[in-house]
Amino acid sequence: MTDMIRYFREKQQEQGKETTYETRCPYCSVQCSMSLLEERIVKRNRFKAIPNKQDPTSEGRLCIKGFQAHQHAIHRDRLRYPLLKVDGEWMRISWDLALEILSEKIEKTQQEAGKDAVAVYGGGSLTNEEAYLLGKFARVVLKTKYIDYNGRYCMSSAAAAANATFGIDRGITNELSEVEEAECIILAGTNIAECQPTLMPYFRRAKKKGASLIVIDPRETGTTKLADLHIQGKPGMDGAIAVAMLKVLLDEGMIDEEFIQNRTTGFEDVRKQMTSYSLQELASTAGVSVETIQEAARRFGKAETGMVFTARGVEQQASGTSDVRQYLHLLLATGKIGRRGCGYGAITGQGNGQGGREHGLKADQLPGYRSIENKADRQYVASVWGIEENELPRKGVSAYELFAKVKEGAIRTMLIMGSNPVVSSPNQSEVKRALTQLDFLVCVDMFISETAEYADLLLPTTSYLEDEGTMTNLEGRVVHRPAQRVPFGEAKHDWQILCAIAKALGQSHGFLFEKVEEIFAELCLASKGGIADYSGLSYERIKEKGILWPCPNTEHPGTGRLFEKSFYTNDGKARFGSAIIPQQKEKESRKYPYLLTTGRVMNHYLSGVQTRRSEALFERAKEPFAEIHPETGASLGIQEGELIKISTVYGKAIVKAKLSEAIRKDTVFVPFHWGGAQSINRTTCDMLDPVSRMPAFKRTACAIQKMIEADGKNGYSKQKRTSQVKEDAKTVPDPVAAHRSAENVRV
Ligand SMILES: Nc1nc2c(c(=O)[nH]1)N[C@H]1C(S)=C(S)[C@@H](COP(=O)(O)OP(=O)(O)OC[C@H]3O[C@@H](n4cnc5c(=O)[nH]c(N)nc54)[C@H](O)[C@@H]3O)O[C@H]1N2
Ligand SMILES: Nc1nc2c(c(=O)[nH]1)N[C@H]1C(S)=C(S)[C@@H](COP(=O)(O)OP(=O)(O)OC[C@H]3O[C@@H](n4cnc5c(=O)[nH]c(N)nc54)[C@H](O)[C@@H]3O)O[C@H]1N2
Ligand code: SF4
Ligand SMILES: [Mo]
Repeated sequence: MTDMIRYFREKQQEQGKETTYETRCPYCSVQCSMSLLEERIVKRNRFKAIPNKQDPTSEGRLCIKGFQAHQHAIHRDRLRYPLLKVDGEWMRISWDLALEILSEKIEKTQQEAGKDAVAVYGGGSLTNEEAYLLGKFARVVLKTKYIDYNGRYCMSSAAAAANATFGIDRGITNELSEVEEAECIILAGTNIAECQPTLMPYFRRAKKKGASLIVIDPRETGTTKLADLHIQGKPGMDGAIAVAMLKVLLDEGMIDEEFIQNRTTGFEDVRKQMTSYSLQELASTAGVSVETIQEAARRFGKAETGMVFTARGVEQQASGTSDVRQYLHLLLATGKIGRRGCGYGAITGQGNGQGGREHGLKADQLPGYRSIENKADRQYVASVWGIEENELPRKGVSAYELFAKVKEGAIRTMLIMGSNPVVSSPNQSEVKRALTQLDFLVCVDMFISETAEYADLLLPTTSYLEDEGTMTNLEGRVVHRPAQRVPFGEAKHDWQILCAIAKALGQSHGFLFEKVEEIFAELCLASKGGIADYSGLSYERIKEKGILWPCPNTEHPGTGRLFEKSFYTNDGKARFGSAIIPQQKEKESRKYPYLLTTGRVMNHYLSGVQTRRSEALFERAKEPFAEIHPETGASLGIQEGELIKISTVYGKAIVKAKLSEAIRKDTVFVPFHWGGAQSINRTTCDMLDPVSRMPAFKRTACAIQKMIEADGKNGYSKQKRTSQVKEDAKTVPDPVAAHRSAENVRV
């Protein structure tokens, strides 16, 4: 019997065989759990996702992305073997060789240019165990201070604001089940309907019980449809909106003096600062009416209970940290925190964006949300890691600033694990330039992403169906993700890859894990006594429903609602910050008269590497669009569906016009899930928030033009079109072909 015949015989015998995988959706922060049924059939296996009714967060729901998540995980583009770039071509190599080459490069770089010349860039899709191990690997094995992660682009302003105000950052301060207890809910810069769709029923239930919903967004969205009041301000104006609301609360005596007195500090300065503001001016800079602000403030002020949620619309601004703080002031001033139906939610984005920053992916953090600049924190973590405190590096720089360090020559080798910064970073051309300047780039991914195209070495990782671990969802609930599917080809789990690199560098000590659960046990120990204390958790305890941290001992039930008695600051009081809102430096001008804001659509996830490979999702959204008001379109002679050019001082992108009355006349919205010439991050502003170092993805002054003007004067000239096409060819790789040809070569 030839191998071929045996293969088909075996396949036939397997026909109809069904396997069930218990898993969680790999995408957003809700981390909906499900059973995935796989039925073997000769040509194509059939999959069916069944949501888990017992899931306390998703309550048994899945959105379209969750139902289709397996499609990318079984896609034929999945990387199966390590690939090395030789003269611009990918070549399959063995793991042994890959690890040898990588360790040599790391050693050479560090000998020549010092430990910090090797940098690490992580991602919020990594499990807690992998995020923890990557942080430990950077600090203990590489001994580099340069580590950060894509969560910097995501949650950092909310995290900075919550830490400054409450002394802790746990995403949502309450369990989601409390949402329906709130009488007034502010949703600022969050489009839950498309981004966390399975959470919508929480808000619908609140409304049914009579809650008033205020949504703040420059566009009408699925979320604003639920609103009783939609504040359609200009991008970047949340600080002004929240301060204006606080002014009304103060002027109309709707503040809780007793709460302010007993549980907060710093309000007197805010009270003084408020006297310098005029409501009329604030409203007009924000592009809304005074009446709308008054109504919002009154709805919130008069409600007995209330919650505020913010997401990237507010946070991804050059003033993101200050803007979030202004919203937190509304909660503190009205005493709507630390009790039932009252609280704050920074709606976490990525599957494990929350856990990533709790366990050491951020430049300034050690596990347990400890600070890398605090002596006692350093001593404790060093003792768990079996090193001296002074061996631990200090804090490095933020994700986007890592690329500046490459350009300065300070960083020469980079390891990217779980991110696609070419598509997801602002001012893309700078990032591409930095990547080409590296001596060596290694990417650990499931696919050849737009960033992996720039790599010298690619290491294949496993998907959510194959890789077990824990994730911390948007509630702060630590949940377990089982995984039973056999890895593709020679792909290894991220944690196994880190252990293998440590071994190749001759530094196995502390990286000899057999099972992922052992890493979790070490992480829990490393977090003990920290703010994000996981030390009472174990796989056994969290397997069923997960547990909300802090959970400081094995008897502790976890913490549902935070701040009932005190805050996590030194004196236990919440801190008001300055109510002076920073001036926006990115401004409209004659040349760039509109404001570009960016974000998401339901069918795609982040840089799109995964969802563009899902047939069902890609079919529903093949390319990006620019949402423009019909009057703006008409004034520029732009027709529905035609290609337009969006230009900013940072670059240009070509997208289709989508004329819609849902958006402000001075604003353009483009989703960022695509690479190549349609990638909107070619045009976004790279200004960073001074505190959080978050890029200002949500406000860039731009010009809009028909791609080809009738008179040929202003649009793309023939010669420009040709160069554009050439550039597209460079930026849109053909990963399938590259990978296929590489598979047949073995070294
Ligand atoms: N379908 C889908 N879901 C996702 C993701 C995805 O890529 N696709 N990504 C996940 C991740 S990592 C994240 S971080 C979250 C993001 O979740 P969100 O933050 O909700 O998503 P965005 O679309 O980036 O922005 C939200 C809204 O902010 C509005 N906005 C823009 N500028 C401003 C402004 O200046 N002020 C205010 N108030 N609003 C503004 C936009 O119009 C948009 O409707 O979603 C998660 N879920
Ligand atoms: N203009 C604009 N830009 C933005 C935003 C915006 O609103 N507007 N939002 C920002 C936000 S909030 C975020 S979170 C970032 C995210 O942006 P990215 O960091 O680029 O996120 P992903 O697209 O998830 O990239 C993940 C990469 O890792 C791979 N991957 C997935 N899972 C794993 C895993 O478990 N292990 C490994 N090793 N690899 C894995 C995927 O195949 C993919 O190539 O984008 C930011 N960029
Ligand atoms: S994308 Fe988010 S809401 Fe949708 S199924 Fe996945 S985890 Fe749930
Ligand atoms: Mo994010």
